[in-house]
Amino acid sequence: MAFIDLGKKEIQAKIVYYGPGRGGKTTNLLLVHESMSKQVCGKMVTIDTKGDRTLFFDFLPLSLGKILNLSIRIQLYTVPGQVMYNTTRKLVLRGVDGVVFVSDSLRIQRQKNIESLRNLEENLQDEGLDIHQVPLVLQYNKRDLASSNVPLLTVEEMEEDLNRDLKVPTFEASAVKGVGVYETLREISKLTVKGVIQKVRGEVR
Ligand SMILES: Nc1nc2c(ncn2[C@@H]2O[C@H](COP(=O)(O)OP(=O)(O)OP(=O)(O)O)[C@@H](O)[C@H]2O)c(=O)[nH]1
Ligand SMILES: [Mg+2]
Repeated sequence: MAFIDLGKKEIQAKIVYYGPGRGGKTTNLLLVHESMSKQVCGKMVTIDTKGDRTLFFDFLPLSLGKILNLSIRIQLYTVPGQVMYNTTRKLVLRGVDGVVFVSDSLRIQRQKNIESLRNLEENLQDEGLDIHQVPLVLQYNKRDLASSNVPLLTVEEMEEDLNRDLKVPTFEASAVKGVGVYETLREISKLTVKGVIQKVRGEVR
């Protein structure tokens, strides 16, 4: 999906927010949309939503400045996390250049996080992509609930469940409070743009 348009002097790349239902993917995009300037952030499009459940996808275009004299344009997407929408997830994942896996810190969601990560691996594989090669960061979301009575997973447990094998950058976050959202986005954008440039250089050689 990523490409460099030398006419327009721009790089385009696609980042997908993936993870279990109600983990906070849409909330991440809403926060970015609400708090970034209009110069950086285009219009957020939400296709088919019921309550706060994404049934198709959310889309948010960003312009992140310049590198090597090329404008960086990034498209953020979210998938629907509910298990039954796998066909839609596969569709949204098509042409992906980078992934943010938004996991849910609620202890009752432990298995759902693991299953969703496995589902990501399978769907990437179907796209001919290896989860170990794709630019990927993990977000441990809803850490604000640590101060409530709701049982939460520890960061160490989430690390063990989700990142033991992958060893990718991780971010503790509270998407509703805006904590960790930029840090997550900054890192995945950096890794994704780096990946796109490497890919294009490889093709030119
Ligand atoms: N306490 C807390 N609640 C959160 C946080 N992030 C999201 N939520 C809430 O969790 C619910 C689900 O958030 P969404 O962003 O819609 O989740 P999603 O991952 O897009 O869910 P699907 O579209 O079903 O896949 C909403 O009520 C959010 O307000 C967080 O960091 N802390
Ligand atoms: Mg959603």
